[in-house]
Amino acid sequence: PPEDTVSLQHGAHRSGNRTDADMERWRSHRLGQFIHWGLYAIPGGEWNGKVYNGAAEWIRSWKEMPHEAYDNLYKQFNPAGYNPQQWARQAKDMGARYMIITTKHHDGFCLWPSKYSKYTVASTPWKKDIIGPMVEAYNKEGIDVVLYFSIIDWNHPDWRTSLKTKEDTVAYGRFKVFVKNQLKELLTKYPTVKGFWFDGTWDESWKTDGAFSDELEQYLQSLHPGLIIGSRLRADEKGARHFDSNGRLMGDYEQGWERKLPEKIEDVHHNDWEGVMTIPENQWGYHARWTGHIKTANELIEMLARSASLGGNFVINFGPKADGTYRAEEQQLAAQIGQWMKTNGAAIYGGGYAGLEKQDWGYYIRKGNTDTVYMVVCNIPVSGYLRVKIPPQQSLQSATGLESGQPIPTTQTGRNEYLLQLENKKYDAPVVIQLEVKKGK
Ligand code: FHN
Repeated sequence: PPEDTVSLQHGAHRSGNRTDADMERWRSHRLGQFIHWGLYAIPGGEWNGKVYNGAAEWIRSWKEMPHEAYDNLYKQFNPAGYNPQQWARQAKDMGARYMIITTKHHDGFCLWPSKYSKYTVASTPWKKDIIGPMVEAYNKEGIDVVLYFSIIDWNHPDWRTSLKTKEDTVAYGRFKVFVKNQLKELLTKYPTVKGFWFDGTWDESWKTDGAFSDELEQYLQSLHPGLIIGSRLRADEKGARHFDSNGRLMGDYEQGWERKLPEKIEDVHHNDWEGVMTIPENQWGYHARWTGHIKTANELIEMLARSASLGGNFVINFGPKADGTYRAEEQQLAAQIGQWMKTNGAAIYGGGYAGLEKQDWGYYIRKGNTDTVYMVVCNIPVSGYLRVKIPPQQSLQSATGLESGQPIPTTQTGRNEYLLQLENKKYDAPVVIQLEVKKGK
């Protein structure tokens, strides 16, 4: 750990990862599902015959769409096809062990009937709570729920990006009370949730009050022991985010990985972390016209393997349509990933950094603290040979195909170096090999 050079009251309060049961559980999940759902799904990236090229959930900030038009969309929110049991089953079939739902995105619209706001599902033709039935359905499938909550709130009259006048400071003071009330309300209404996923915390107004976010975090965790909160919530009293001014991680895990992933273990300093990923390049909410590169199941599986190999969780985002159903592309990807996870999930769940020298064929993932190490082979060499290097004082005991259960022909080619020979056939998804690597000869 770095030496503390700055004296801080609102910096990190812990060194190293949390070791309690709730955090162990979160850490073992490895695969999660993110859902961005809200009023933005109604225009779906289009307004007045024009296509918005930004992220669909940001359409309110587009000059082509009048605020008034956006702010009245709630009158059309009536998702007849919303079936939380089906959503939960789809996530379960994909292999997700936790999910994150946007209770309130930047537009300020609440998917639960908050008593602190009129801009909620209760004012829509749908009228009913969306979050409660979702939490229940996912929990029934054994999937943990985390609540996304945006600090940016375009709908709230007291929300500010910066505090220029005394009035601003007074208004923002009221806004902070509102935020605290809503968060307490969410924890009270949905007591089984495992964490909060904060977003929109980059404005001056928020960053310059490190004491408030620090106290808020402690307050929420005192209401709900074990609650998991990532590094996006807080800033220290000098305005440093994620890592305090001494370079120590604030919050329970590093939450800065979005649409990109770390490459090596040094990038994450052995901290807990999570990467959130969109299927197209940058669309979170539903956009009717996906453009550019759309990730395939194999790409997402590779990212998942990379994340697990570096001790992190990987979360794939879905943006359901306004009627509560999923676009065909998302359904298909979920099913394809799920098919792979059924056979190969053992290599992912509870997996972490293996401490072996990375090779070009893919990723090593160690099962907990055991001698079992999985190789997730994403780049299959034309030669069919996979190099494995084991540190001195350790030995390779066996190599077995995870799906086939068959031993993989292995030749020792040097001191602690081996070549594994893959069966010569066409592979249409990453292949997993299970190694037993013993400490001591
Ligand atoms: O602005 C948001 C964006 O719409 C989306 O919610 C992502 C998800 O991580 N967070 C913000 C950008 O960092």
